[in-house]
Amino acid sequence: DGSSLVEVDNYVQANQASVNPEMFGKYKGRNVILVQLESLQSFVINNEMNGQVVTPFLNSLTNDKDTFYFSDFYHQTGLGKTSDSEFIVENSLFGLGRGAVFFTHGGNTYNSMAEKLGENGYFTNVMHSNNSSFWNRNEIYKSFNIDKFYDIESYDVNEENSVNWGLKDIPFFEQSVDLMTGMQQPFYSKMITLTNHYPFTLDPEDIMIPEYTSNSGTLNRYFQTARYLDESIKVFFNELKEAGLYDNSIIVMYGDHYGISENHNKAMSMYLNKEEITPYDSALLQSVPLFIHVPGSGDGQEIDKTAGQIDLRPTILHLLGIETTNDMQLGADIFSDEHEDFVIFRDGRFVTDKLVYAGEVCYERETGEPTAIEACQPYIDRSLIELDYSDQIINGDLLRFYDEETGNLLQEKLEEKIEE
Ligand code: GP9
Ligand code: MN
Repeated sequence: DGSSLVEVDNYVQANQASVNPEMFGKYKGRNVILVQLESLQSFVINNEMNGQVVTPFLNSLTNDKDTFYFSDFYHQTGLGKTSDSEFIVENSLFGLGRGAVFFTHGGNTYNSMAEKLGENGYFTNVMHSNNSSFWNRNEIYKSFNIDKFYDIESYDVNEENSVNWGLKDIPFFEQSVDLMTGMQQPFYSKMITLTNHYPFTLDPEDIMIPEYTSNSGTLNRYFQTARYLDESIKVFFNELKEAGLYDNSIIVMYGDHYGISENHNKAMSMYLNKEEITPYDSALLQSVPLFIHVPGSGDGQEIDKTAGQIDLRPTILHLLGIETTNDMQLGADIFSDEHEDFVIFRDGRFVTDKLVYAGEVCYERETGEPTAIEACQPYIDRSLIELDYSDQIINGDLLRFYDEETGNLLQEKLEEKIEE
C-alpha cells in the first residue's frame, strides 16, 4: 500500500550518494547519445579470437583521451532483456523478477531520465528500427515522456540492408545521423542496435573475421557479429563528425545484456581456457562494457569501480548538471566518492570489488575460492531489500504519490490510498 512509500523513500534518501563537485555539470548542454550495444559482453573487449582482434574500434576507446572506460560494469537485466536494460537506465530501478516490466507496468507513473532531460530543454527520442509495439515500447515510452520514437517507419529498410532481425547496424547508424541532423538541439537520443543478436547471422559481405572453432555455432558466430557491431560504431562516429554533431555531444555506450547464455559453457570454457565455467565465472561474465565518450574533453581514463546499469541515470544527469537529490532512484553516480563497489543482479547474485555471490555460494573475488557466507551476508540482506523496494515501487505504482520536484510525498493522495 501507499505507506510502504514512506519506508522506501527513507531508504533512498538515506542512501543517496552526493555528487562529485568536479564532475557535476562538466558537460552541461551537450547532446546526449545513448547507444545500447545489443548483446555485447566485456569478454570480447581487448581480447582476441584465434589471433583475430574482435573489437578494434572499441578497444581503441578503452585508452582514448576523451573516453571514460568502465572495466567492471555489469548488466542487471532479467527476462525483459533489451527492455529491462532500457528500464533500468531510464529509471534507476530494477526490472521485475518475473516477466518484463515493459509489458506488465507500461502505464505506471515514472520519473525517467528522458523526462528529466525534457524538463531541461532536451528533445528526447528513441531510435530503433523495429515495430513500435515490440516490447510494448510505444506504450511505455509515453509513460517515460519520450517525445518521439523513430521506429521502423522512420527507416528505409529493404532486403539488401537487412539481416537477421532487420536493418543492419551500419545503415541504421547512417540513417540515424541523417535524422539527427534535423533535430532540435540539445537532444537526447537512445539508439538500440540489432545485428549482434541471437542467432548472430551475417550476410557474407559483412563478415570481417572467421568463425570461432568450438562446438557452439552460437559462440562461433558471436565473434563475427560483435566484430560487425564494432565496425558500425566506427562508422557512426565518422558520420557524427561529418554531420557536425560530434563535438557537442556526449556518447554513452553499454552492452544491454549477455549474448552467450550458460547453455554454451562448454564452448566458453574452451575459449577462456578454463577447465569449467563455475557460478563464480558466470557471474563475472555478466560484465558488459560501458564507455562515456566526451569529444574534446581530454578527460578520458579507465575506471574499474564495480558498477551497474542502475547507476547510469544519476551518473549521466549529474555530468549534465541536473540534480537527482529528490529522485526515487536506487543507483548512484559512479563518479561520486560515495559510490559503492557493489552491483546487484536481478536474480539476487551480486558482485563487489572483493566478493562474488552466486549459486548461494560466497566467493572471494580475487581467488574464486568459496569463503564463509558471513562475508556476503550484509550484501545479501541489502540486495533483498533493494530488489524488494524496487518491486514495491513498480507493483504499487508508487511514483504516483511522489512529487519529484520537492521530494515530498503527496500526503493527501497517500492518505486516500492508505484508507482504501
Ligand atoms: C528488439 C530488440 C531485441 O527490438 O531490442 O530485443 P532482445 O531480444 O534483445 O530483448
Ligand atoms: Mn537485447
